[in-house]
Amino acid sequence: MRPRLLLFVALTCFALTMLGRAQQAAPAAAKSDPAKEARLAWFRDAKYGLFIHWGLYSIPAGEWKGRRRLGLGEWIMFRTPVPVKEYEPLAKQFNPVKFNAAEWVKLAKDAGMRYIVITSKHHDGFAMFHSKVTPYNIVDATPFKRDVLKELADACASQNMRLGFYYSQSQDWHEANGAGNTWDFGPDEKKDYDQYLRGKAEPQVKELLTSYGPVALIWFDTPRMMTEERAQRFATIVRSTQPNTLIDGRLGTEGDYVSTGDNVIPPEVNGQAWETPATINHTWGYRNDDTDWKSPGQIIFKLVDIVSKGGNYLLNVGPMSDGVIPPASQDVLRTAGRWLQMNGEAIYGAGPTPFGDELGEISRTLKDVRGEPLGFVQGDFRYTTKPGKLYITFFTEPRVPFALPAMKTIVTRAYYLGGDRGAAPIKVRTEGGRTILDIERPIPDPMASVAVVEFQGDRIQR
Ligand code: FHN
Repeated sequence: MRPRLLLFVALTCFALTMLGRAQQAAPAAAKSDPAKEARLAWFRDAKYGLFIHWGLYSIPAGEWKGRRRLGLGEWIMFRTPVPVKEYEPLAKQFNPVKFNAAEWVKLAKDAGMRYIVITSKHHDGFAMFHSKVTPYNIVDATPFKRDVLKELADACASQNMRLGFYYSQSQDWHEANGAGNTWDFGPDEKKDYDQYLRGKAEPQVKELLTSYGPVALIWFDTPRMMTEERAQRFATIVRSTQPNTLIDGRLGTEGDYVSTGDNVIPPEVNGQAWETPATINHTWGYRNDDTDWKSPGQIIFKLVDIVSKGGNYLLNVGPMSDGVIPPASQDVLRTAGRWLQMNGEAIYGAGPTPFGDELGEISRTLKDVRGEPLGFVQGDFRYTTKPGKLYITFFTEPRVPFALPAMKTIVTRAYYLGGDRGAAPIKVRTEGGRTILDIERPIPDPMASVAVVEFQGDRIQR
C-alpha cells in the first residue's frame, strides 16, 4: 500500500475508533428525549426477539420452474425475475393448514424471546393480513382465508408476548408505482411513487395499527426513494395512532432505535438503543436447501456479545408454506432457550460492559498477574451489568487466573449463576490491586458459564 494511502487508512481507523469511544462516553446524551426513552423502556430490557419472514415465497422455497435460484428466499420474485402475472397465482396455492399461532408464540417463549416481529407485507407486496386496501391478501386471495396476523396477535395477547409488524414501505414488486419492480413496470424514477404510498402503503400501515391491538413496533425496511417528507408521513401515522409503538431504524428518517445492517454486530458499546436483525441460517424467507443453522452456542455468544454492547438481537426463522417453522431451527432455539432459563439474569434488563477491552482490542495497559500484557481474544468472555452486580459470561475457561480490570470498586463476593453449580461460590482474592477470580477448569457449562460478581455501590468505578 502506498504511504499516503496507508496514512489515510490509519487516520480513518483512528477517527472511527474515537467516534466509537465518544458514543461509549455519551449514553446520557443519547437519552435526552424522555418520551422516546419511555417508549423504549421495554425494548431496552427485552434484548432478544423472534423475527419471522413468512409469505408466498415460502412456496417456491428457492426454486422457480424447477431451477434453484441463488440468494435470499424472499427475493425470488426479484432475482428470477418473475412477472406479477406469474407470481400472483402463488396465492391460490397458499394453504398453511399446519399454522398454529399459539405454538409459534410458545416457541418464542421457550426460546427466551421477549418480542416477535412478523412480516405483514414484504417486498413482494402480498399482505399476510386481511387488508381492505387490496384483495392481494391472505384472506381474500388464498384458500386458507385466515388472517394469520390476527391469530398471532390474539395468541401473543394471551401469552403476554409483544408483537410488532415488519412492513416494506418502499419496495412493492406487485404495484406499478411501488419501488423495485422494473421488469414489469420500468424504471423507478418514472413511477408515481406517491400514488403507491398514499394508495397502499400508508393506509395499510394504518390498518396494522388499528386492527391488531397494541403494536410493539413497526419494522420498516429498505427506504428507497424515501424523502424526509415521505418518511414523516409514516411517522405521523404511527405516532398519531399508537403513540407507544416503536419505529425501527429503516424508515428513512430517525426512528426510535438504530437498526444495524443485517447480521452486523457493532464492535463497541453504543449508548443508543439498537438492534441487530439476524438470520438463523443464511436466508430470511424459507429456502428448502438452506439447513446451515447456527448452533445454540453461536446464538448464545452473539446474544451475550450484543447485550454487552447495549443492543438487542432479533433472530429470524422462515416458516414453510404449510405453516411449520423448520423443526431443526426450532430445536436450536429451544436449546439456547434452556441456557437462558438458567442464565437470563445476566441478559434481560442488563446494561453493557463497564470496561470494553474484552471486546477484541489487544490491550496495551492491562497486564496479567505475571505482569504480561493481556491479549484478550475475542470470544473468550463478555461483561454485562446490573446495579451492584457484574456478570461475566465465559465461553471458554480463562487460561490464567481471571483478573478483573483495575478499578476502585470493592468486590464483596462471586458465584456461578446457573446450572449444576448455580450459586456455588467462586474464590475471590486481590493481587497487585486487581481482583482475581478462580474460575473452574473446565467451565461448568461448556456452552457458556456465568460468574456473578457482587460489588459495593451501584456502578463500577474505574
Ligand atoms: O431486503 C430485505 C430482506 O429481504 C430482509 O427482510 C432483511 C431483514 O433485515 N431486510 C432487507 C435487507 O436488508
